[in-house]
Amino acid sequence: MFAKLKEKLKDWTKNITKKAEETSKKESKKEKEKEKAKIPSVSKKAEKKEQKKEEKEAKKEKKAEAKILKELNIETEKYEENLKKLEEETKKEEELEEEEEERKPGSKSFFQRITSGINKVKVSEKEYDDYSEELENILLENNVALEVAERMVLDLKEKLVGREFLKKEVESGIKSLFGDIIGDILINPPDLLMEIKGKNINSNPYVILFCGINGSGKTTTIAKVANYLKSKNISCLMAAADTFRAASIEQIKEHGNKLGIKVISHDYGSDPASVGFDAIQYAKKNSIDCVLIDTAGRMHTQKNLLREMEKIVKVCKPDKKLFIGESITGNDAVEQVRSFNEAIGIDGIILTKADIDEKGGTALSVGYVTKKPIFYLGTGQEYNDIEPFNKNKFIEKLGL
Ligand SMILES: Nc1nc2c(ncn2[C@@H]2O[C@H](COP(=O)(O)OP(=O)(O)O)[C@@H](O)[C@H]2O)c(=O)[nH]1
Ligand SMILES: [Mg+2]
Repeated sequence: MFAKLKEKLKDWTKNITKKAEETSKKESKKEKEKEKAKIPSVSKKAEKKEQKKEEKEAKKEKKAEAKILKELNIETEKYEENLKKLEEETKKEEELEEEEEERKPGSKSFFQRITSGINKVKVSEKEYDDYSEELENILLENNVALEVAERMVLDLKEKLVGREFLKKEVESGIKSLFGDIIGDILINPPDLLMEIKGKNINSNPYVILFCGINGSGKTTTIAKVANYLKSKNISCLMAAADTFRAASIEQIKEHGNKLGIKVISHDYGSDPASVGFDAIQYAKKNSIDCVLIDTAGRMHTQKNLLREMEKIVKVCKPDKKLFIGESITGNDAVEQVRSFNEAIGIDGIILTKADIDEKGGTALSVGYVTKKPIFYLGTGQEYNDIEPFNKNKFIEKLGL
C-alpha cells in the first residue's frame, strides 16, 4: 500500500540531503582554510617564539635584580613602580600566549570549531528551489492534487530552509517535517462507536448514508461496516436504497444473508428516500442501533441525481453522510468529493481499494479539499478488509 509515494519521497529526501551535505562540506573547508591563514607560518612563529623567550629571560633577570635590591632594603619609589610594571607585562604576555595556543590546529577549541561546521547541515533557499519542482512532480504523479502539492511544497520550504540539522539527522529531520505537514492537512475522525452509542441512549437508531459514484465500493463497504459494527456489539440494519442499478438489491441481500444482518428493500425503481425512511422506522421499532443506507451510484456531474440525494438526506436526516471514493482515482476522486460535498455537505470519507493503491496521494487530496476526516480505508474484498483511518498510521505507512 502506498509504496510508490513512500519510495519517491525517500529518494527525494536522500538527494536533497546529499546536496545540502556537499554544500556544507565545501563551506566548512573554506572556513578551515581561513582559520589556517590566520595562523603565522611555522618559521616566522619559531622566530617570534625565540624572541619572546629572550624577552622573558631578560625580564626575569630584572625581577631577580629588583628582588635582591628589595632584600637589601634599598626601597625606592622607582623600584616599586618597576616591579609592578614588570608583573603586569608578564601577565599580559602569558594571556596572549594562551590565546595563540588555542588557535593552533590540533588544539581542542580549533578542532571543535571546524568539526561543528562539518556536523551541521542547512538546506539553503537556492538548494530547496532547485529541488522543489521535482518534489511537486512526485506528489502530482502520486495522486496528490495540484493545490495540495503546491501547499506542501511551500510549507516544507518554510519549515526547512535555513534550519540547522546535525549531519546524521538531516534525512530523518526532513521526513519528520513532511510528516508534520501531512498531519496538519489530515483530520482524525471522531469515534464513531461512541457517537452511535450516544444516540442509542435515547432509543434512536444512528443513521449513516453512503454516497459516491458507480463501482466505488459503496455496497461492499456497507457490508464491511455492518460486520465491523456487529463485532463491536452494535446491531445494524441495511437499507437497499439503490433501487436503480440492476441486481443491486440482490447484491446487498446476499451480504445480509452471509452476515446475518437484516436488509430492508422495496422494488426496483421505487423512491430511495422511502426505503431509507422505512428502514429507520423498522430500526426504531426493533431497537436496532444503526441503519446503513446504500444508494445508487451517480456521477458528480448528474445534477438531477444529486438532487435526489438531497431528498434522501431531507427525509432520512442521517447522522453521518459518508462519501465513498476509490483511493486509486486521484484527481477524479477530488472532483467527485467536491461535488457531493457541495450538494449534500458530507461529514466524512471512506477510501476503498487502498490495497491496490500504490500511490497514496488521494487521501491527502480529498482530506485537504473537504477538510473532512477519513473514517476508514477499504483494504480488500473480504468483510474484514477495513481499517479505521488514523493519520499517524498513514504517515508511518509513507515512511515519514
Ligand atoms: N480490492 C478491493 N476491491 C474492492 C474494495 N471495495 C470494493 N471493492 C470491489 O469493487 C467493486 C465494486 O464494488 P461495489 O460495492 O459493488 O461498488 P458500488 O457500485 O459503489 O456499490 C467490487 O468488485 C468490489 O469487490 C476494496 O477495498 N479493495
Ligand atoms: Mg452498489
